[in-house]
Amino acid sequence: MSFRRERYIEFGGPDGGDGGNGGDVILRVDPAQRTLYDYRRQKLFHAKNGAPGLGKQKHGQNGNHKFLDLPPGTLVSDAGTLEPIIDLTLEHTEHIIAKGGQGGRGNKRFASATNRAPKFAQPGMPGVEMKLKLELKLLADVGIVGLPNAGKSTLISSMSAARPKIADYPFTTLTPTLGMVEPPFGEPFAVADIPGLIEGAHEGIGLGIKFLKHIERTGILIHLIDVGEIDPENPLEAFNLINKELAMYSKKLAKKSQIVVLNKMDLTGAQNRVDSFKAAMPDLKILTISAATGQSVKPLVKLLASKLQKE
Ligand SMILES: Nc1nc2c(ncn2[C@@H]2O[C@H](COP(=O)(O)OP(=O)(O)OP(=O)(O)O)[C@@H](O)[C@H]2O)c(=O)[nH]1
Ligand SMILES: [Mg+2]
Repeated sequence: MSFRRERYIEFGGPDGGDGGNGGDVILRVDPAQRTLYDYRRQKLFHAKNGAPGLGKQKHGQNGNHKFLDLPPGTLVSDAGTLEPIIDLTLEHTEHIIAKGGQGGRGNKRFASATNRAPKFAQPGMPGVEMKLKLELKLLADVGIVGLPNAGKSTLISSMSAARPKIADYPFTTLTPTLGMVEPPFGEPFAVADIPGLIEGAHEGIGLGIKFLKHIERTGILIHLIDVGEIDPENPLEAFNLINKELAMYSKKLAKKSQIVVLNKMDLTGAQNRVDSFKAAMPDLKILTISAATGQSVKPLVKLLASKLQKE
């Protein structure tokens, strides 16, 4: 609250300016951050208060925002209810999580015909306060997709130290497994094995849909096809079915770069199926492996490492 006070002006009117707004607390997705380590040490963050309004209708300064830099893959939830609030995936995006309070209003604003000299001003509003839980989800660099029983879990266990359950029936894998692969050159990378996809997966048939969003974030897909067993008869059918499901789920998945890998080369009849697949898809680059015996798994790891390096 302030009144104009000047020599020769007998009744200076109200001239209190508005207060500044409080700063916001803003979450910023920064790919240079790899861990949440900093948030173990410091746990309380606040943006600056707005400055009070002044006489002569001077507006108080707005408080500075507080930016919290978080690695991509951070899931932010309410620490009390554990309800997820935001999943920080897109690099360099900013999200206001706690809005600063609005500045108060100076008495100048309240002048009216009936009250020319209001002796009150409106105080500022408090800012939003909240307690957050931050979790960093490991983002896989490579996702393995394929029909149930294609050998996805066998492949991840032959590339990494991960030991998922492997069995001779579909839907052995119920939740994704992550394995760290250490290639002979370049950075270690994470591979995710997800439950097998089946026809209608994009509509929620089977287990796959829950996990398609995980692989949406991976850099590269290994499209794994069984050429050893007879189900389905034709590996081309398997290939088309999976691609159709990926495309129906999202454009992003459809466009993701794929390495097509034909598995179970150690079984009889595999080479014949490879030949017919190649004849049908002459322009497609493929790799043939045996995840079970480890045959040609090393070249696959090298190919992944060099593709990831180029990304
Ligand atoms: N002979 C042979 N068998 C394999 C090979 N790779 C996997 N298998 C077998 O195929 C079956 C299925 O393997 P998994 O690794 O469990 O297959 P998956 O794709 O993870 O299956 P789901 O988790 O059910 O989708 C198991 O009996 C494996 O031992 C291979 O290269 N050669
Ligand atoms: Mg599996």
